[in-house]
Amino acid sequence: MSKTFPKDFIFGGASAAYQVEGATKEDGKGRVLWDDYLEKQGRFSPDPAADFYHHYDEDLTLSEKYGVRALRLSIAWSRIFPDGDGKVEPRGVAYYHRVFKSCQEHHVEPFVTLHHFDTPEKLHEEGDWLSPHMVNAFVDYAKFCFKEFPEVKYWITINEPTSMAVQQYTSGTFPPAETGRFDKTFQAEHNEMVAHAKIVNAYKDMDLGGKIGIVHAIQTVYPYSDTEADKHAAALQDAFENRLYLDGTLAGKYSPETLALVKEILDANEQPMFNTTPEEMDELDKAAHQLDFVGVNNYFSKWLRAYNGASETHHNGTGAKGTSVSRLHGIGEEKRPDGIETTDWDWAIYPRGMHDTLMRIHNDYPLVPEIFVTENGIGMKESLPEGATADTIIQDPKRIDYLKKYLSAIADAISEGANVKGYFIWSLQDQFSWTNGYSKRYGLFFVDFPTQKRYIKQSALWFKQLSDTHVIPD
Ligand code: BGP
Repeated sequence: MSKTFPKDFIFGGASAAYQVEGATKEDGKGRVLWDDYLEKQGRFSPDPAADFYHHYDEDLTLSEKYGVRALRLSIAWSRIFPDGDGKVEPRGVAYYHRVFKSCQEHHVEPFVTLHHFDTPEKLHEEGDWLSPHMVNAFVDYAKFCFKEFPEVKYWITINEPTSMAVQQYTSGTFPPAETGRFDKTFQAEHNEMVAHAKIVNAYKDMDLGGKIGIVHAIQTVYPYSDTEADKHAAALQDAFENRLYLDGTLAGKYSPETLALVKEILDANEQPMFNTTPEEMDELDKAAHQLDFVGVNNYFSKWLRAYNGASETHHNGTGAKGTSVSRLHGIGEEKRPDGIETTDWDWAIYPRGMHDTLMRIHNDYPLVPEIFVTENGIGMKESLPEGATADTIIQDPKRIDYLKKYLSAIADAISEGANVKGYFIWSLQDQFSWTNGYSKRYGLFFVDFPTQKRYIKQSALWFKQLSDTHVIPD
């Protein structure tokens, strides 16, 4: 029997400023950590992306037409404060007012993220999330946005604190591209959580009537085998990538077991434990009791086995299937059991992982009132068919198949008690990918980047049916 979703369940699309807006040098926007890094790397440019800066109304018109009732988007901090703090750029403020107005006209609810991987360059140079100035400037920017944009009813403080920190300081795929610095990774994560908590508490004090949450990337971790050594490797990986921040933001304290696992990783790498203060821990506790929702980004799962060698990683940033390597000293080695399907970027397609993650939040973090799946989808190599016209529908059966399986896992979790209130497909339209450029497409709407023309994919028609009926279409 087809699975259904509750009547008030929201079906939306997701995006992030730097990945869709383009126009990175327009209207006084300040530089961000990526600008210099991508220029030096020379592989791809964040311009034009999906040129949402000029095409937002077209994309929101399509959203309305294809049943996308909410849009996850982020404010580019440096469009509003080009230097991170100090002078305000009125053209940036006016742009977001126009976007939110267009959302309203098209009956699309904006879910607005304040930080989605795009730290202003000046603050990045001062140490990014490792710098206390960054934390304070972020809190001020958030308060400015709360006052300036009362039309926004759903706020998200930070997108994926851990992905940011891990990629900046452990795997080296985000600027400043350091590797093996677990100490910096944990400290940056903790600081992000403190910034998040301060903002949640400030928002609640302002009593603006909307909701506020945080978005986490949660990659469900399983042991490769039943051996104690593999189970422990999975526990270490889980503490590293999931458990510390789930504890910090959803329970308001780090459990002794979590801290012991974190310490084990740091000791193995001869690095110091991260610092906390009692005031920060009070802030975390207060925020966890006031949080309105958590956003879950889940695409894939991981299997870990014991590993005692040196850290070694290779990021598959081109879609060359089977090239990913991740072996971390003091944690373990990623190794998929046979028979698990992957994307060209080696992301394991495992809907059960989505179900297990949602149930974990439901069971282990009872303070959480609501869950939204804020990102899920499949990145694929897609191209415009020869002779395409404006009416051409791009066929993407693999995406539809992926969505069916993951949505079915979400429906199962809801029927088992998880309070999931909405689903945002990553992504609304094809957009720029941080480490993969333009070849990894996720959108419901195909973007021909050179002409910026939009084409409809089959999955958009499927999504409309899902959103209209609340039943997963066959
Ligand atoms: C999430 C990020 C998004 C997006 C997505 C897909 O972690 O929040 O910004 O990029 O992953 O990732 P990728 O573009 O690497 O395929």
